Amino acid sequence: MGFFDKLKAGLEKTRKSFTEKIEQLVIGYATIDDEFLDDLEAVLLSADVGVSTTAKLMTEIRSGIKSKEINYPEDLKPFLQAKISVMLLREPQVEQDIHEPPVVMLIVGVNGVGKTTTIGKLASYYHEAGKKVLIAAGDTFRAAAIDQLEIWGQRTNTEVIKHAEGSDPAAVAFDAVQAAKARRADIVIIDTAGRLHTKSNLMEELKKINRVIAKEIPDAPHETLLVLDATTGQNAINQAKLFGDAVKLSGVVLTKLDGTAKGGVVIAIKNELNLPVKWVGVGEGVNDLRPFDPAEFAAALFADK
Ligand SMILES: Nc1nc2c(ncn2[C@@H]2O[C@H](COP(=O)(O)OP(=O)(O)O)[C@@H](O)[C@H]2O)c(=O)[nH]1
Ligand SMILES: [Mg+2]
Repeated sequence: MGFFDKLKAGLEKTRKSFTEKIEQLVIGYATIDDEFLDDLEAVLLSADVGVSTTAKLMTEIRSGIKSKEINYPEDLKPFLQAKISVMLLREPQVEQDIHEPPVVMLIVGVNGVGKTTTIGKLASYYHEAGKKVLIAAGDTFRAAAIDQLEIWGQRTNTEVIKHAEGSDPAAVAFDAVQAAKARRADIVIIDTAGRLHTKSNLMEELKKINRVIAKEIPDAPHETLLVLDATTGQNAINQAKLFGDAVKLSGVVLTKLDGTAKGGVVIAIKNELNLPVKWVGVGEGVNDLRPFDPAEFAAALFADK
């Protein structure tokens, strides 16, 4: 299966809770009236696109009705697909290539969202793009987390920078940046711990990692990617706010888009947080990560079965 097919298959439940409800609504009404619009609003709210995004879409729909872009209920689906594609469009972003290598990428997020797996996939992605990559085992909290990253290192032929379990993650980050400079690596990707029950410690730890990295390379980390698990829906939005308070996030990796009914959260992340979704994950395999393509996503969301 190609990536688009996987994305499409993965979004099937989201599509059911979203587009199919809209279709049913459209069938149930001959004309657009207030009751139709109320029902439509309820569908949008139930699809994890978020409260303020729903309000924005409803405003667009009302002006679409006024301007006669929408005349009948069946005009709604193509109208929404177009509006959602536009909403998801990313602003032009700072490209990796404009930085002097090594580009430093810090990967943050709560436990279990898919940070370590994403790092393995990113290493493979950049490797295939001809880049020299290093990965660093900054989650020193459990030995298993270090082992897990090592396995990804072996799988993707990537050198892993690691210290012993329980050591200072900032020291790992320091070594990783040093090694990246010494080995003339293009990209160094640093894993972090995500245990939230020691919330303030985690945030202090991340700040310290940032300070140590910036001492070595003043404009680094060049990317701080927050990994969010799509299956958590609106909870992902709360996590983004939490991490955004502690570190300067540059974008989101949205994992587990395979098989969730909450894929609408992509729209909420972009709209309510103004954070670009940069990568999407649709499985556990090494090739199951791709740069986020808004048009592709909207097409998969609205695809006919
Ligand atoms: N289905 C699916 N599972 C994923 C995806 N990304 C990660 N996982 C799984 O989620 C679990 C937690 O991943 P891990 O990388 O250890 O998360 P971390 O604690 O944030 O480092 C593992 O079982 C991964 O295989 C994805 O895109 N789709
Ligand atoms: Mg991990």
